[in-house]
Amino acid sequence: MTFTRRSFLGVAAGAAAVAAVGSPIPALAANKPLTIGFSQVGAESEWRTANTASIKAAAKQAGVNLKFADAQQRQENQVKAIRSFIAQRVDVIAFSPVVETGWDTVLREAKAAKIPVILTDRAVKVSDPSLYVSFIGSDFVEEGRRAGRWLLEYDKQLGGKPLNIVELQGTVGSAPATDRKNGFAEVIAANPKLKIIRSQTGDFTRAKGKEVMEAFLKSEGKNINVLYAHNDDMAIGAIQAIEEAGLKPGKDIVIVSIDGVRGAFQAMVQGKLNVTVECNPLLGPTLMQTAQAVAAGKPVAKRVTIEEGVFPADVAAKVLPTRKY
Ligand code: GYE
Repeated sequence: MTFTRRSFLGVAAGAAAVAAVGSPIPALAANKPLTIGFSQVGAESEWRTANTASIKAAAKQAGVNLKFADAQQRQENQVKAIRSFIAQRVDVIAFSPVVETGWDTVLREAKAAKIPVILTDRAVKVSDPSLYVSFIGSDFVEEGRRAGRWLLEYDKQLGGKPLNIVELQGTVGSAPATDRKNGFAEVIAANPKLKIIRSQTGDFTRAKGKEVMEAFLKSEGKNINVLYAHNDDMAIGAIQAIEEAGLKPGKDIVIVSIDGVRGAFQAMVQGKLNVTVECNPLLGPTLMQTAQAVAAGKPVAKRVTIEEGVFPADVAAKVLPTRKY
């Protein structure tokens, strides 16, 4: 299979505030430095590393006292971290929830302690939306749709060939895995020749992406035309598996992934990855601004989304030097 040239859809990456204002929280005493307790998902991907670096740098720049806890991809660790932030009486709690459900109890405890909660990156499903003041993060359904639209267009260029797709899902129960799966499925449903033949989680890591791709190759072999990976790290792991199986990633198997990290751009420059849909991890400055506003008793947007682009392989060499993560 040859790579289809496609124009690049946009680069803009910045935060854009969207509608709906949350309830104001009592103001913090002026001139006392703000303390934020932040519970991070883990260190599972290049995206996450960039996200952590952005939050730490922005806290430093804003003079915020940041208490940072790494949950190693486990919800119980996040619940523990949040309880410890409540016990320490931090001014604001922020976290990137590993999964969507199971947060009601601990968030009610934060609310009872009058500590505002800001969600970053991943969303939660809670019965009471007043359990958090703001959610700052990307539209993952739209990212999945963008990946699907690229593939529809690619298939059009091939003259509408049937394509067998294998899918590497992110962490089970996480917002990006669920949303990216749904957005992609919704779009490719327009073309019945595009079929997902296998779909399994690779937990957003390179190691698992490689392992699961090996299993896909073992059972499906040359039946696989396309890999859709919910993040670049799993795609990069899978590239290794494809090469070890004696096939050419990006050619024998077309690869579509999400994040737009440097490693993906390098893979595209080498012709091993066909496209990456951008997901911007640089949420630190927006988080600090939002936390400061909340602590000052100012109303904040309930939902802050991030503008992102799509980068096909033919723009990779030109764009790579400008990438910030
Ligand atoms: O795409 C993936 C990471 O939640 C958007 O988590 C984030 C995702 C990101 O591990 O690489």
